[in-house]
Amino acid sequence: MGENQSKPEFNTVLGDVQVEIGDEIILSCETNTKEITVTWMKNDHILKCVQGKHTVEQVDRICSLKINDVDGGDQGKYTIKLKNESGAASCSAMVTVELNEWRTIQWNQKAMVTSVKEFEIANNQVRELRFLLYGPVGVGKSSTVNTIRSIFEGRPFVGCLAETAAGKSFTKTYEKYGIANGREGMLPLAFNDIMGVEKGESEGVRTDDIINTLKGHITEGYVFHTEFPITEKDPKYRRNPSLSDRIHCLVSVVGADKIKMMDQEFINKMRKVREAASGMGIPQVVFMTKVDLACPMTNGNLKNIYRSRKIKEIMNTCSNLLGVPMNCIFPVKNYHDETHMNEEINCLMLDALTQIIHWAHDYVVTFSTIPIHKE
Ligand SMILES: Nc1nc2c(ncn2[C@@H]2O[C@H](COP(=O)(O)OP(=O)(O)OP(=O)(O)O)[C@@H](O)[C@H]2O)c(=O)[nH]1
Ligand SMILES: [Mg+2]
Repeated sequence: MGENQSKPEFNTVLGDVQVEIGDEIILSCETNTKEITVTWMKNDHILKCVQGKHTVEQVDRICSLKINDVDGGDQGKYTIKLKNESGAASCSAMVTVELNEWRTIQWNQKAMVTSVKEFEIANNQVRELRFLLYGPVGVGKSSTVNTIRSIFEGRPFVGCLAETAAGKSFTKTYEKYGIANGREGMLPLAFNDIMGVEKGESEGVRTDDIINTLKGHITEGYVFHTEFPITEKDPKYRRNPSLSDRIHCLVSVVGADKIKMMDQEFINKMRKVREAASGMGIPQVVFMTKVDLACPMTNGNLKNIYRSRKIKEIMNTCSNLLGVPMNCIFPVKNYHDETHMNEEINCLMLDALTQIIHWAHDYVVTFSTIPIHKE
């Protein structure tokens, strides 16, 4: 049989391709004989085919390699090697993945840290800007506070308990967390971490309690009950909240890895809270955590986050589901298994923090001149 085999040659060779993230590529060539063994290589190593991503085919004398859902990691030199008893041949092509950045951020934390440290509220009646972190159980609300505290403490911080196995909400008490400004006292920022929103009205924090929180009626230390809301008789109920007691920005927290699985009942609950906040003029944003679990390209290098088509798609889904514009959605990664500080994690969070500080401050400035409506 070997005597009848022709030495492998290429009738057509592989061509270089330039693609965008998320595209599909087909590299193909025609050989002079089908009596060959084909090996595909990437950057001079045998290509490790991934199920659902790579498809290698040989139909008659046409050999092809299909790559689905291209990401930055697929860039490189691809080589096809043909071999039979009469000889061998190979040809290569370059795959270039264009990484268009669709949102730009600063990957140097210094200026952002300084501007947050120097920030002052233009109303001496309001000591701190208050942010309410609200969202599903185990989504990373407490971890978000820890990440922000870590940035200003200069070391991974674990003071605000973060649960490892997400089931029922771990945070049940209404707590306020301040942010230390290194050794120079506290920043004028406070984060209220609230029990997770669960699916049914009788699970997790109640919608009416969240609305009471926004209005400033609930004081720290209140333990949320799933069966009934706070009453005016409760010692933790504040009757006449001032502008300072109110929430100045609502931060809905969702997990990038679970957005597509969010239950409708659950989405309705979140929308209801957002509508109430809108009615009060409170700015609202979404922090989309766990980007590392949702996008391998971002997990590999956080700086790719705003080049990732996958992250953009998830943000779009989130925008449609919750009715929040894209420019109010911030994908972030929290410290969770890191033991050292990481400037990229910090920059992503600082970019979001800087924006919400501005918006919360705008709210305070606006309502400093408009008397608060008493119910
Ligand atoms: N990979 C990854 N894990 C995260 C991230 N943020 C939080 N986690 C993990 O998710 C789990 C839940 O985080 P928490 O911060 O406790 O979530 P929570 O929203 O406060 O939860 P409840 O208070 O129970 O409603 C913990 O194991 C965290 O380490 C992230 O950005 N990436
Ligand atoms: Mg928590």
